[in-house]
Amino acid sequence: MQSEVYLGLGSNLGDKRGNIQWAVERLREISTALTVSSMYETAPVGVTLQPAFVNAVCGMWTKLSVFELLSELRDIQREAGVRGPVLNGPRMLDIDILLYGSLVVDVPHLTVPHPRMAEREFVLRPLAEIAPGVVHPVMKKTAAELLADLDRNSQSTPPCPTGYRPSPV
Ligand code: PH2
Ligand code: MG
Repeated sequence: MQSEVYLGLGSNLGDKRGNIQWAVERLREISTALTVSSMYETAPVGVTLQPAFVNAVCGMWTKLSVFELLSELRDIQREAGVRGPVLNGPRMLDIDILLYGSLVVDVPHLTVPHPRMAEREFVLRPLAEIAPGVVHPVMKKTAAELLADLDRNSQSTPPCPTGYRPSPV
């Protein structure tokens, strides 16, 4: 049996696009079919004082179980090289399991669907590019709907607190 899997890829050290491209070639070895989104240059989210990222999303069919897949992804990330000392800080390559079919898993070291995917434009935009109709099994919304929700919410957020006026210097 095979599963349809979506992975989020990111790099913000070294040859960022080259690192993603290299990862995609490695992922071909563990998949029977693979689609990759465009690469997006994105501002860092969370720890903001770090280099910009290149992000992409890869959709693939694989015979691996979710735990076998996690183990392969760890090997690929380790091979790609250094991960800095800061949690969520700069790295050559980060690969996250976003969706594994309609599977829902929550155990130490593995939560699927990825717990922050619905808030992250750098995930949803490339995901909606290659799979607008794929459904988040917990939120019961498609990637396109989640992206539209995010776009709506960010538009309704005022750029500065209500009533704020720059004071004269
Ligand atoms: N990954 C993080 C934290 N912040 N920001 C962007 N733009 N792209 C990422 O891939 C990213 C991030 C933790 O994995
Ligand atoms: Mg990540």
